[in-house]
Amino acid sequence: MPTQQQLKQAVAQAAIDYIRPHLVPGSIIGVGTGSTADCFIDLLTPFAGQFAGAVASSERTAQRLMQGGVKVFNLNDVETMPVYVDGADEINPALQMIKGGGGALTREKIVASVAREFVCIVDASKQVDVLGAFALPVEVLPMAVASVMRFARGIGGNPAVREGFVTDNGNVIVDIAGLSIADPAQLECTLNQLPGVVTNGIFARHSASVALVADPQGVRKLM
Ligand code: ABF
Repeated sequence: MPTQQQLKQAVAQAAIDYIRPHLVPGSIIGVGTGSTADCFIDLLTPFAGQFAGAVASSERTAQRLMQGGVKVFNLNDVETMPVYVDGADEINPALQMIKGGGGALTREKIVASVAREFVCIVDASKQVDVLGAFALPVEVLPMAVASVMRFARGIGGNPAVREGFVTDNGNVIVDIAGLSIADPAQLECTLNQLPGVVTNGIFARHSASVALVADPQGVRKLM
């Protein structure tokens, strides 16, 4: 039986094969954050120099890319990207996701929004029928934490501040457990309307274009 780490490496390799046509001069790709994304970065860096570079969804990813010799671009200097590759905490059959377990959800959502294609790379443990077993991360301005937590309780959630964690943008993450998210696009919108919410970790209005899912039998492509 392959270990979870071996599954992450297998799906990262499948992602490299999938985006290989974009690793050409002039091309800039978006790169996500997390342990699966790290496996992807490690397989991407040998191609440094063959493509223009990358936009990173976190400081941590930017460091790893630069250490591997990949040029990192500021998103404001990039008009479009063919592809964004990132992991997820949960993904449903409609390829809607919960992301943000690593706390980089806001930058992930921004970078993903600029890419033409979102390639989600996961091992099969991330597949669910209904999103919500993984506590939903919400990035919140510090002064809005209590009001957002009250709202979360009001919709049946059990919110907790992620202790000792500050986002790359200087904000707080509130993780909302206990939700069964029947309509991800609607909850994504509702939470984004709350004053003080920067982003929530539901990626439903912009779901994945394709998911590469690793299990012991191999890597499946879901579209
Ligand atoms: C990021 O990495 C996330 O949005 C998600 O939280 C996480 C998944 O991490 P891992 O690949 O380590 O499970 O993409």
